[in-house]
Amino acid sequence: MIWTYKKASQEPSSLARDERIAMRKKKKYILIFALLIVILIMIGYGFQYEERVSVEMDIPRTLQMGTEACVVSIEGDTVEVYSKAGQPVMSYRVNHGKKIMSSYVCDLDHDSVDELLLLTGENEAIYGENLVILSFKDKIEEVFRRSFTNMNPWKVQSADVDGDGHMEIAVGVYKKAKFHPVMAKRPFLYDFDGTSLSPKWRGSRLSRPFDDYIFADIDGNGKDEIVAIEFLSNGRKVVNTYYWKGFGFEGMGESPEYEDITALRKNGLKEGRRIIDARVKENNGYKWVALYYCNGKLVLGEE
Ligand SMILES: [Ca+2]
Ligand SMILES: [Ca+2]
Repeated sequence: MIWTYKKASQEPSSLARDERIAMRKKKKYILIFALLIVILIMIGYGFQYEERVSVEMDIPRTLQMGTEACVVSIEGDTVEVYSKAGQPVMSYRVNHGKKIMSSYVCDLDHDSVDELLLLTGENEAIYGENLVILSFKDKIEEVFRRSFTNMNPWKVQSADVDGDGHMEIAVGVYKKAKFHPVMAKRPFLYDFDGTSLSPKWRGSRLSRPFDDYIFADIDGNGKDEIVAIEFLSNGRKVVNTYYWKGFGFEGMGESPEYEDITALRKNGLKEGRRIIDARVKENNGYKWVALYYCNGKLVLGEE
């Protein structure tokens, strides 16, 4: 009887202990599995974040100074110019306690020495304050400065949209417009005569809200077009293009749509037309695709 009692009392408790151990093991596995999922998500996000950051950091750039090609490097509020061999040539600090938010190399006055267009701002700010132009003729020298503070500028570029041989200065701003009174990114365009800036086009918007834009001669007619990353109403994105028709821009064709498009850059020429590289997201990964203007749209070009 004693044996039976012991057996009867031990059997369920041993079973319960086994169950508890099994349950603990199960919990452990679930926890490890959940942790793995979290780690995988974090790694995935980290890679995507890396991609975006690396794409945006498209510096240093080449600066042509007559026959000599130098490399421009921008760090905080300082512009450093190096020879191709890596020797420091000159350096310029734009303004104490400020940072350079956007920059563009261009020979504005066609003297074979490039100028550097800069958008400067406060360290923690999203938008810039001043448009600054640096000349590199004999030394680095600030030749122009204008405040854009009330316009929330975020990008500076230059382009010849009308093909007259003079480069226009393009400033991407974030503001309300008279006929479109909501905060939005807008592509403003200015004429620059070497000393002063005058508005050429301060259009209220493109066809759709846009994220980023560049200029390139995509049809080979000697005039630069706007190439913009636009948001579609379905949440996807598209690359759209516009030509200058005098007093404004007119749409001329767009790319296939993608889940995401994070960056644009100019590639080489194909039959005189500039190929556009777009960083697009398809399925799970980001990749660069080459887009080529053909028959009224941007098509996938051959590599
Ligand atoms: Ca022009
Ligand atoms: Ca063109």
